[in-house]
Amino acid sequence: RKNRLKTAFRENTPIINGWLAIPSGYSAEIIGHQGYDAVTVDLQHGMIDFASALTMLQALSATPAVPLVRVADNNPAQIMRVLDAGAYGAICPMISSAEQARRFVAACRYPPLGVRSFGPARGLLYGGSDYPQHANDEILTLAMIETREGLANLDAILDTDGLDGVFIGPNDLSLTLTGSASAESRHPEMLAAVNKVIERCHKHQKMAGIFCTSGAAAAERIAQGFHFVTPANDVMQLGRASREAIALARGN
Ligand code: 3PY
Ligand code: MG
Repeated sequence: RKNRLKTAFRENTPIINGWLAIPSGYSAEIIGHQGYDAVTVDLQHGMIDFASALTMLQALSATPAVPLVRVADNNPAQIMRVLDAGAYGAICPMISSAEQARRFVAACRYPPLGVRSFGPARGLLYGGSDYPQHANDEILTLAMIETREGLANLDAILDTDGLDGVFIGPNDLSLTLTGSASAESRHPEMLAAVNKVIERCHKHQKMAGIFCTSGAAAAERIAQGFHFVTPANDVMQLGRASREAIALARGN
């Protein structure tokens, strides 16, 4: 199976990515049917263990959304395991150097390009029987830029063979740059950092992604030049929808 996210990027069509922190196959299935291009299972900050991630990837593969995983860290064993479980792409947090990016991509690629061990399990069920021949081309790899070092080493990170692009973690990036975590920070240093990422990604012809707190914020990021946006996660959306419903019910 072709990875439609790669096609969308080549055609310059923005990718809207859902984000799951709730450990439930049922809520993954609901989110997957809402019209997202991709949905990411968050193993770093989501309340999700491997058994839940497996059921969530199974649920997502019954929807039109491409299943992705944000891994907890740059650990080849976990990266290989979620790919075996049918993730069609991996997002790796805290990539600060070209060497870390190379190690991340190597875990996602079978030899001779990388060091991924063979045992594609659900990869075959989601990707098809020719998965072993095409996985190296189809698996999406996004390195998170969310440290001062990662920002400084951005060009070298973007030069990594096989890396499809970067994804800004705005909370961590603003925390390290400005001293406070904010996904929509207007601090000048943060604005400059975000502009740098967009500019360098366009120069290197790599995907620029970012986490956002709402659909409106995501639309602004697309207008700014981002290709891949996440308009908040399931928890934020559930909370917001509840607050809005309660306020309407109370007549305020
Ligand atoms: C961040 O904002 O730091 C993230 O990792 C987004 O989830
Ligand atoms: Mg982060």
